[in-house]
Amino acid sequence: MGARTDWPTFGATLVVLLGICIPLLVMQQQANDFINAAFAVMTEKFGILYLWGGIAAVGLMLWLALSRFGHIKLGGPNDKPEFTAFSWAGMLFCAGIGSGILYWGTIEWAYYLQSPPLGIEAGSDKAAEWAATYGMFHWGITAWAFYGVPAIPLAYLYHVRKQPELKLSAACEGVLGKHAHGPLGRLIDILFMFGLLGGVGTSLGLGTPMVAAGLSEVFGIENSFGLSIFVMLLCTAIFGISAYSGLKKGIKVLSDINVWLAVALLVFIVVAGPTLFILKTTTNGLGLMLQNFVQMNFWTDPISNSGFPEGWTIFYWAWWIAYGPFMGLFVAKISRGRTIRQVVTGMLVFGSIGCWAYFGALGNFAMHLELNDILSVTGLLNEKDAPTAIIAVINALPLSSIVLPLFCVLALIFLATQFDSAAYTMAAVATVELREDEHPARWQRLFWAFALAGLPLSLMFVGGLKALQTTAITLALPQLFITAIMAVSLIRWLYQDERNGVQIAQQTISTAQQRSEAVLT
Ligand code: NM2
Repeated sequence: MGARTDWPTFGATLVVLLGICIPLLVMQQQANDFINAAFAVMTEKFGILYLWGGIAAVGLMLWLALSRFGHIKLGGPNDKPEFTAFSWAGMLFCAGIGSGILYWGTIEWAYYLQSPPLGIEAGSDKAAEWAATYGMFHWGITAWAFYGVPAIPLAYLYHVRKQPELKLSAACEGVLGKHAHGPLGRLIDILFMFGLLGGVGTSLGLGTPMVAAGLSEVFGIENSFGLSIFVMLLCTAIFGISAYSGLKKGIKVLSDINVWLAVALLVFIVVAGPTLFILKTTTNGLGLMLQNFVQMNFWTDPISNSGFPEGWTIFYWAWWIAYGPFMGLFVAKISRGRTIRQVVTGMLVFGSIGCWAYFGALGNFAMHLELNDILSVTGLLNEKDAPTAIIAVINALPLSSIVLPLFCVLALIFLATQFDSAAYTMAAVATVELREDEHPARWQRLFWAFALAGLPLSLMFVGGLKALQTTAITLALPQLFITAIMAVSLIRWLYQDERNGVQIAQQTISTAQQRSEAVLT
């Protein structure tokens, strides 16, 4: 132990957090108006930056995988991958994906069916096909590329340049030079905390009411805001107890259960649900997405201004960007011994396939209920809310008396592990120097867990989804620039190290030549 708190970072983050939460709670009406105005400004004025960010991220990933740099091994020549490809992919997926996929996987299509993209008529057959497609796009290749951009520089710095620092500021060194270790570096680390706050806050703010709706259905109690607060406290308590008593195993067991439950749910839906419809609609969606991949990435809807790219694609990109560095730190840690090409393709391919499987199974099962008049999901969504609609979909599965409680357990564990890893990261960033065998102070981890809960609770209380989206988009903006700096740093390092490597190799050859000539004469 003995890890010291970095008070300036800690304090700055706390002040911003309170600066957002208190006005939200005290001046609700004004806060709501402000949020709506901020949403418009952020998405209209800056939205295009996020889109270009996505295009650039995919470009960088392609270049890394296909260029000669793809062969570079993250580690020494004798380093073997620490984990098998299967468990590496599993860890990757579980770290990057949380309760959000249960939420949006089930319900995202319903928004698109009613307000379709690309000028398609609402509620039409085409709208249904695209509804099954767009979710896969928002959780697909571009999205995972956003995770890849910070991951590769961090991993390169850690395993190739052997700089034992898993900090964002350090990964910006290639561009910022020594400033990366001064006040500018500190600012970068603080902004990272804000981004994470926005990203995780969004997940918690969506996931919590969903679990509350589930519990209300299972136990027959009224679904109130109080129940959501209870769920949040429950998650904080679950992981808090384990963090506090150092029960590392506890969280490990929880996440193992999580993986099995998640896979079981998926298989069950495909087998017990309308199997053929699910398979056909997923296949069709995949085709539409691949065929229109370029257009979807570049679509700004400049003439009819439907608001679709702003409300969805840009929101999503911001959400992924906010999680990116956090995920990058984790990927860097688990990827020793793999080449850059393996990490890039692994993330983009396994990550996307995992998400597509969820969207395919959950979403198309739900859409089948809607299209065959078994359950009006859009009706529930419009008249009640998304959590109610999601729980009704799960309840429509066969054996729902067993499946629904398991779904709630799954979502609850997802939430608890998200709290855990985010609180751990926040505590780590707000700690001066953390050596490999050290952990941030426990009080800090608990503190951040509660602090993390505060933001989404206040946001949900005031402005619902829009408030969460605005916060995520706003807090992710600085991260967009930081991620770009990291990418440029990486490119510089790659070329620099290649030149130096060639120089060293040439020097070795010429000294050897000189020696042999000397021997000969
Ligand atoms: N992302 C993948 O709640 C979650 O699933 C966490 C969300 C960034 C959209 C990740």
